[in-house]
Amino acid sequence: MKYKILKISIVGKTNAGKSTLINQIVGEKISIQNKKINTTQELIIGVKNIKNTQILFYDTPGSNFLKNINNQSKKLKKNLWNGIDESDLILYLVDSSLINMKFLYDQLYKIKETKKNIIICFNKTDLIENKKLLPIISKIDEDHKIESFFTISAKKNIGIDELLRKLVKFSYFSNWIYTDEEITNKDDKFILSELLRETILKYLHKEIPYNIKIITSTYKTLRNSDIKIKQKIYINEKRYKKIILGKNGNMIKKIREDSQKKIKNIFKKRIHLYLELVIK
Ligand SMILES: Nc1nc2c(ncn2[C@@H]2O[C@H](COP(=O)(O)OP(=O)(O)OP(=O)(O)O)[C@@H](O)[C@H]2O)c(=O)[nH]1
Ligand SMILES: [Mg+2]
Repeated sequence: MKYKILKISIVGKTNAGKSTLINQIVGEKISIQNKKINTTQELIIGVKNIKNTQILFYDTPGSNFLKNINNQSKKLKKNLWNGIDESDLILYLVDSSLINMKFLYDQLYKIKETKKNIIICFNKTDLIENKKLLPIISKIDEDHKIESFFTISAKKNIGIDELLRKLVKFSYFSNWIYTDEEITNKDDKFILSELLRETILKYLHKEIPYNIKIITSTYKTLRNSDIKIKQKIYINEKRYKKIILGKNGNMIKKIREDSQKKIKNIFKKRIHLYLELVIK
């Protein structure tokens, strides 16, 4: 059997649902998702094999093209463009419930400079009436050279099979990059650190999750097949300590319990999670 591959970057405004879509396609949670902005910071690759074709999906940080350049947004921007550069095709994801044509057109002009094929995917169609999108689609089709349009719901798994059937058609002959068991470029320790960051994002004001670094220092399967995990939360300011610990340690307790439950659901094993707060 001849092997084929295809590399696709999933690009779109922060919160469009890029990570949700990748998780849905890969069938496992490899990229964290959240209501708050700029959840994804690193370039995460999700791998989906369909018969002889391997598709690599690049989950990129939200493409607001980051007007305020601070250190963090520089990193996000670099990871975004690396993803776009490496890909054969751009899948541009739009939150259908929040369409801003001016913003969308600015983004399309920018990514069209890459001369790559663009597919536009309207996500979150569970929140709107599909027919509202029709005039928008024909307008974009008139003004831009777009390969094709799809309407999907990443969360509710609607329209994704159809999308995949189309994507496979762009694949080309090449050896696979990942083995047929690998689903991401990130290891378990990275995913565990990200899961904790997701939980912290859920409970705490957005300033904090962006100012912490999480290292999973221990990840060990015990003899009874339980998993022991130790994670260090590095903070750069003392005042964050009080906020993360919460009154009588209630916040960190909630974070630990929630994260432990999440890990258990993913790894299907009993988890012993230990968290340590470190001020750098
Ligand atoms: N109703 C609905 N919500 C969705 C859908 N897809 C994603 N969401 C929600 O939208 C929010 C953002 O999803 P993410 O996957 O984190 O978005 P993202 O594009 O990766 O965001 P960044 O990483 O910040 O760029 C989450 O709360 C998701 O649950 C969908 O199809 N329908
Ligand atoms: Mg994301």
